[in-house]
Amino acid sequence: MDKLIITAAVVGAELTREDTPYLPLTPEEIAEEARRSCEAGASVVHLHARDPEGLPTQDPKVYGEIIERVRARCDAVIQVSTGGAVHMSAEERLAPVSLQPEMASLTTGTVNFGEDVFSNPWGLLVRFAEAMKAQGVKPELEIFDTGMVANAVRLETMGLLLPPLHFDFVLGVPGALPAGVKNLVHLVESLPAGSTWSVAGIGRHQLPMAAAAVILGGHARVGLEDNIFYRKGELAQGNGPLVERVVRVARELGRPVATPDEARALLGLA
Ligand code: KMH
Ligand code: ZN
Repeated sequence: MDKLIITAAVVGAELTREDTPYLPLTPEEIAEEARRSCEAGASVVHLHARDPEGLPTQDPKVYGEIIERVRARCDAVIQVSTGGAVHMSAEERLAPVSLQPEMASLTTGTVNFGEDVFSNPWGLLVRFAEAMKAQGVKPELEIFDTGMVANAVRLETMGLLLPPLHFDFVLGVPGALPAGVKNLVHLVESLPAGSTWSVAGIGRHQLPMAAAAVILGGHARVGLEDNIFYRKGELAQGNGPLVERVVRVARELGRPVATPDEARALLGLA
């Protein structure tokens, strides 16, 4: 089995300090959380940006400030979000790809996202995939529902996505595919040969899905973006403890954890 790549999704676009006081908001705070996550064993950081009021922004200037601070602290693979926040335009969402990070997320379909609709029509997928290919940015294909895998394969058939593809199954979002081992295995079995995959369980599903990934030979995404609780009724005191716990689970199950450079090799990054 490949070594385990742990991705830390440290802030996301939706949470506020009312949800948890441990949420990083400024570039400095986000970079510090990325450092703690890398120290704990994460080899990829999935980044969102916030404006001075703490609201989500896709401003490349803010992402640039965050990335500069993260790079000064750890060698993790930097992955920016093109999901941004549901109310944002395609233009806004795509903007941080211009910074040519190693990776960027690309959600390959529209899905109900709680009370909202996370809109990713076909034209947006083509535009985003073209832009990432042109900028040499490797997409992480965010899969919230099974049809999104087929959309990704169609983009690859068109030459807009280059194999091997890397997928992240986001399971347990209210309105999208429920988390569970059966759904996870179904998604894994639907992937093109040679693909790599990670799973991001939402809320209470984060730990069990990460443990399933450890056993199945996939990779795991943890962090405050997807889950603010360490256990029922107890807030996680930042991203570090969530990463440390998956490292312990992997160790107990005999699955070594990848370094950032080992993650780069596994993901086909230069
Ligand atoms: N914030 C969600 C609407 C991604 O980063 O690409 C989309 C999201 C996925 O967070
Ligand atoms: Zn995200």
